[in-house]
Amino acid sequence: MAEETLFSKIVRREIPADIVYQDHLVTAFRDIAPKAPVHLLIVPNHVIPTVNDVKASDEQALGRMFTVAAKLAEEAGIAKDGYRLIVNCNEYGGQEVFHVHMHLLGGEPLGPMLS
Ligand code: IU
Repeated sequence: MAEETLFSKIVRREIPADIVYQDHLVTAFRDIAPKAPVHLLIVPNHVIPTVNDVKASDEQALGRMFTVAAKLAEEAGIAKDGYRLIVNCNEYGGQEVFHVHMHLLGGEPLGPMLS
């Protein structure tokens, strides 16, 4: 079995988090230290440590992360103005939790990412 992570404990509701969406593939919850008015994390329910570890068998869950991101952005009222999706990988990418996760950030102008 894949290594246990903080996020897999959130998925199993063993530690508290503000879960906004969950199905059999993915879970979404509010980031504990939001960097924008809307800051959600969307994770596969099973542990994939980094993007480097992604396998073809993960594609269903990874694809679902995008459809859930679009749904949650619409529900949060930020779809039309726009938002940013980020997936960090390893040290240089700034990854801190080694369970693949997509940041959904919005609710204010975020500006150009690389400036
Ligand atoms: P990163 O891409 O691995 O750097 O992002 C990890 C995120 O997980 C970061 O934005 C944290 O604020 C967030 N987070 C959380 O929401 N709940 C937690 O208990 C912990 C981290 I630890």
